[in-house]
Amino acid sequence: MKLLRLSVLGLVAAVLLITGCSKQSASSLIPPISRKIKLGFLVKQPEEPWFQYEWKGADKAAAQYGFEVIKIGVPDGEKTLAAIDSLAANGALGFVICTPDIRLGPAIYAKAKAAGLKVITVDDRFVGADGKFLAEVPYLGMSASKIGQLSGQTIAAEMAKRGWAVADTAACIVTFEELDTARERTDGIIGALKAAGFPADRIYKAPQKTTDIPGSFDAANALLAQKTGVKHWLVAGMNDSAALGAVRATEGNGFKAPDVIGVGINGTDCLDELRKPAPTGFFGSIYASAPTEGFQTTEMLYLWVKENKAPALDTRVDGKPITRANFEQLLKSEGIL
Ligand code: FCA
Repeated sequence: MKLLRLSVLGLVAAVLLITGCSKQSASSLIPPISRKIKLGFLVKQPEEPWFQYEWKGADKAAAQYGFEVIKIGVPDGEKTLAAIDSLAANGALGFVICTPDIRLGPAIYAKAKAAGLKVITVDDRFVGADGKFLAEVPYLGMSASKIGQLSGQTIAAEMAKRGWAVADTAACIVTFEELDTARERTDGIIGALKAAGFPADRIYKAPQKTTDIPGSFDAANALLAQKTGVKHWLVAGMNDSAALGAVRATEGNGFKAPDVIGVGINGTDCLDELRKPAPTGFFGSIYASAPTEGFQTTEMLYLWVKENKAPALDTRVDGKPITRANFEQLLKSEGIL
């Protein structure tokens, strides 16, 4: 009886399968090929929230226009070149990139051209063997000098508010001068401090070897060990990680939060810091919109690929100061929180 029931069930299933199949056309048996345009988004430091927010912006553009974004972390040259091969093999038509090394620009550009892929650079601009920017590759990034100046002005204003004597105060500026956008920002910071009357000989550069918190921590630590007799430190760098590492170094060297004014840039990588219940030496940041950068670069690339609309060659994004007092509100209005 049981056997009979099973075989009847089997028969019904077979009939359903056959009739179901007969309704399908031959072409639908071939796995569907995505007709969506595919675009890559390659970033040098995928662990940094800044770049994760750029990817979010790219996803938003993809949903709006109906293309697909292939996101790849490219921490070194080898991974970058392999990523371009993989994009080409996947049928992508172009990519946005924040390169791990600006001097790789010509090699990346040549490889992309050979594979028929269009390229837009974001944040870090390609540099040729002659040290000049590859001006023919479209670029979107921060208004680096302006944003740096805003950081320096924010620090100078807070120092005035705290009434610190210049003779008791020094500035630790974490630098990464081999990267143009970083150098323009730190030059902007130093320029604004000087313009506010802070003496040039009390501004010290601390060159970081790597652009992460340990890199800036080490750089600032080495400087703090050399400079004795300083009561208050002004701390800044090219991004939040640079300022955070240096603030950690001041703490390690015995400076209390009220004796440190640290200001970052990005505004995306300092949220946990600004949320700490007790204020630290990290006073605030200059927020620039990573989601907007991600959205705009992929939008430009899509229109270039789809409609042959050539993108602007140089687009700049401005920044706004944030502190513990206003960051939640500003970042909510930006859709980050
Ligand atoms: C560089 C920095 C990032 C971010 C970006 C705009 O790539 O490494 O943190 O500041 O510029």
